[in-house]
Amino acid sequence: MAERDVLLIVDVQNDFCPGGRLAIPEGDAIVAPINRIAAGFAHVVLTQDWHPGDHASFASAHPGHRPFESIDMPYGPQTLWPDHCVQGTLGAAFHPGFAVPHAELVLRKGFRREIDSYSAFFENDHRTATGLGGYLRERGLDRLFIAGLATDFCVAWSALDARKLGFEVTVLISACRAIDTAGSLAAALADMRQAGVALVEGEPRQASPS
Ligand code: VGL
Ligand code: ZN
Repeated sequence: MAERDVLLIVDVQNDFCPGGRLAIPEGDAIVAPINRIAAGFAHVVLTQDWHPGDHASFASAHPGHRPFESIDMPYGPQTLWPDHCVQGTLGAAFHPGFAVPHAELVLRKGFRREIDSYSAFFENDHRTATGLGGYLRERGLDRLFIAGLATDFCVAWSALDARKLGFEVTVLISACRAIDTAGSLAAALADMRQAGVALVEGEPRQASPS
């Protein structure tokens, strides 16, 4: 992989895997492929969904509402989720089989109680920056490859924001799994194609880290 390439691995956390609080079907099936893919990249960034226990994206914070319903928040519509990835819990920890020791940055997101953050670049108001755009730009990493969970939320929103910021973006679609609620997967795939995100099956050609 070239010096300008970076692999962004999104939310490979226990709560998104079978047995977790917001379990994604086959969420754990991507762990081994991602470990393999990451070995071919010199530069790897991880994200970690990291919510306070009373986070506003949790249905439990909205009496009378249930998980997977959508409500209107000041910044727009927000899907409500089961409590998940609470800061410091085992559910928020990376999957135990996830092994990418050379990752250079772990970016936590979703830590503000009042606002969710699917994207690794901007919170769900599309304005509050996480700092990742500046980090990548300052390091000259402008070719982004993305894998992880979930295809239709944190992966797609990260890919779309990265395109808006001018990065070249490839989503390694076989190394992602989707939640797929209310047509979210089909919509996310269409939006990514429309935005010029390359959706690639299989694993990128292996190269020794530069
Ligand atoms: C995610 C829903 C809520 C994700 C995170 O990682 O895609 N989805 N929090
Ligand atoms: Zn979350």
